[in-house]
Amino acid sequence: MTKPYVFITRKIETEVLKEWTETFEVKMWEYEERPVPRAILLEEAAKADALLTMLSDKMDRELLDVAKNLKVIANLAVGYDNIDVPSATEKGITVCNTPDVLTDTTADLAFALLMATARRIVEAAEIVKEGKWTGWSPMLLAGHDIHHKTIGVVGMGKIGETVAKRATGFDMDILYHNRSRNVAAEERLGARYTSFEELITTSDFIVCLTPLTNETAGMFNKEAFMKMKQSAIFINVARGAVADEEALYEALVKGEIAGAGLDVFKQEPIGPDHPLLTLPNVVALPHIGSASVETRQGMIMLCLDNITHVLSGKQPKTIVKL
Ligand code: 8YV
Repeated sequence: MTKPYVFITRKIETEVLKEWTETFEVKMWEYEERPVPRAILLEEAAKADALLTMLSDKMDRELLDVAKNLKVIANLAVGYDNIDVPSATEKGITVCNTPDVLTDTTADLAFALLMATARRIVEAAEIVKEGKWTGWSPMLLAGHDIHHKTIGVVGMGKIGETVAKRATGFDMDILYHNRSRNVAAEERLGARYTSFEELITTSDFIVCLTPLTNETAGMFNKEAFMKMKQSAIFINVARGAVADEEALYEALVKGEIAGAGLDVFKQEPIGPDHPLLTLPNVVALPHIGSASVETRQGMIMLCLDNITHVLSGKQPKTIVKL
């Protein structure tokens, strides 16, 4: 009997894969940092029973149409905006993601980015490293306080709730906006549900954690940035396209907001010429929200587990439902 064919679109390392090859025929794209070219992805998709994919792999209608044997797509991310889920579902292909295992790690990064932006940590560290620390002055690299300020979480899912939990340790007032009320966050953390308008106008820190959908694309636009406090700091650890980057740049240059901490961009990776990188009040990271050794292993294991389950006719642990 031929073994089911599994294509993994990036080089990943885990002990389990060795055992896996007894049950499955596994092929892996050999580069860790370079995405698999589209033509190869299409070729592999046409043969595969399962795909282990990354956000950079577009699982669109064209690909799903050629993927005649495909039973499962396991995406190494909680987000799945790279996948045409309605088309996959229509074709009977199971789509799996990696929620839960990355919640704490991503919330940690969101808070680290908030702190780094508010307290100008990256700028300060660079000055010391570059030998530009010439002396002390009263306002040298003075940033903004975090404690006792108001944090506004846009997207109060599991990660949002965990960021809010971190915020309680800093005695912050917590506002949130979400498609639906998160009663648990209200009861446990004292978070207060507000309209998007109230959240952006009254928060000191606006943390974007909403998934990218047709409704959320560009929700942080020129108008939204104009409504924020001049002292506001915008943090995005969700998806770049949720914010209008040109409007954000303009708001930062005009001093309509005080700073931005960005882990995500509309088009990733961004090059050194990206306008936002010219601004001292921007802290930019290369999409590392869930990038801890432990969590990445957890995400890989969950993807492999989900593939095993689907290919052996069982229910996967984490399935994306329409
Ligand atoms: C991914 C992410 O791990 O989970 C998500 O949705 O954005 C990250 O945690 C990363 O983008 C790799 O696919």
